[in-house]
Amino acid sequence: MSAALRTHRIAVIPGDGIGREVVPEGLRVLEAAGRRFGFTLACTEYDWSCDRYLKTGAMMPEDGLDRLAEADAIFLGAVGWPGVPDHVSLWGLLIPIRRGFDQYANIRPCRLMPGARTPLAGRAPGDIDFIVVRENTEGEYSSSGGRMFAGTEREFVTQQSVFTRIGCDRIIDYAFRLAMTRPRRKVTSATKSNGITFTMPYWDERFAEAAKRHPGVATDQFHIDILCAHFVQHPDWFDVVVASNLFGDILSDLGPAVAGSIGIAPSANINPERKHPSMFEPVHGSAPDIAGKGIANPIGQIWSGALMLEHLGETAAAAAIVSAIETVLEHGPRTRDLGGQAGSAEVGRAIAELVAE
Ligand code: GGG
Repeated sequence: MSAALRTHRIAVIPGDGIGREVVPEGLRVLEAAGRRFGFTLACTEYDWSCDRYLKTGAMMPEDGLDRLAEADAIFLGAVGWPGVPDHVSLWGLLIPIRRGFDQYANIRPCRLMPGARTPLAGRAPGDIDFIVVRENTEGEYSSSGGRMFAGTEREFVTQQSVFTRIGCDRIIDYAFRLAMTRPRRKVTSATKSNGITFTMPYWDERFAEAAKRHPGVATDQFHIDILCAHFVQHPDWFDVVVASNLFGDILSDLGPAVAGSIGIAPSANINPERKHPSMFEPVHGSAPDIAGKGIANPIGQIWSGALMLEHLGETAAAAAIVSAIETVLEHGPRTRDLGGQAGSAEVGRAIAELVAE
């Protein structure tokens, strides 16, 4: 196929809050990359969101996954809005997509970029460069549990974590394979097997088995509490960090906060077997406190777009976007979370112009 004929079908879900402000900036940059590198994006936009839930009682239509299945990738903004309980919006949209398309590997890179301002004294770019590999389909995010005797003195609530052998092995193996592509070749496991006495020792067992299958990779493991402390005090210790669904979610907010701003952190929800579309979204949520002001940092969304292009085989375009992000972070306009005054569109335009060069 000639370069000019490459078309990628993208399902776009801006979602809620600042998702609607950063997704257009992501698309602006992706389109600039397409013009330069010879591909087009055939985008189909869906208004699935809390707004839709408030109007219709559902975050997305019943055939939502069938529609998304037509796409090569999904580009999502953010989900959640006051007035809709967070578990309703999450379980009405994000989680059905992650599970329905078996996107079991949630990849969340965390890098101290040139120009980003880490709250840690004495850290320079290169000191923080790790990837959180979060299990994305089971674990603590389970639908197993319930509430009984609601509203009475005997009221009780349970929720069971689910750790399957297949689920643990495939995400831990993914982390080891990823580490083998990186110079340091190290995997750290997040556990809590002193307090959580069934699932976490099992996670540790599966991690030890995977380590035997990958003798060229260094390993260590920490309980999640001290691991959080080490993220702050010794971020340079980490290369690939593999974690359950909840622990991975926490670590992948903490990591970018340590590296300067959650606003720049990208994520990829990957179906590694490529049987289904993968989904790309920033780590941050819908941020109702700043929504509608045009001041949200679009870089997490734009960087997520770069991860999407990499997944679609557009590696040169992906690299050009990351390089443009680095340049703008160092010399270009900045949003308020990074100490500047620029709006989302100004930052998006600056990155798109560099990508187009
Ligand atoms: N862009 C990501 C987003 O909107 N996240 C909302 C959220 O609450 N996510 C929880 C999760 O990723 O499990």
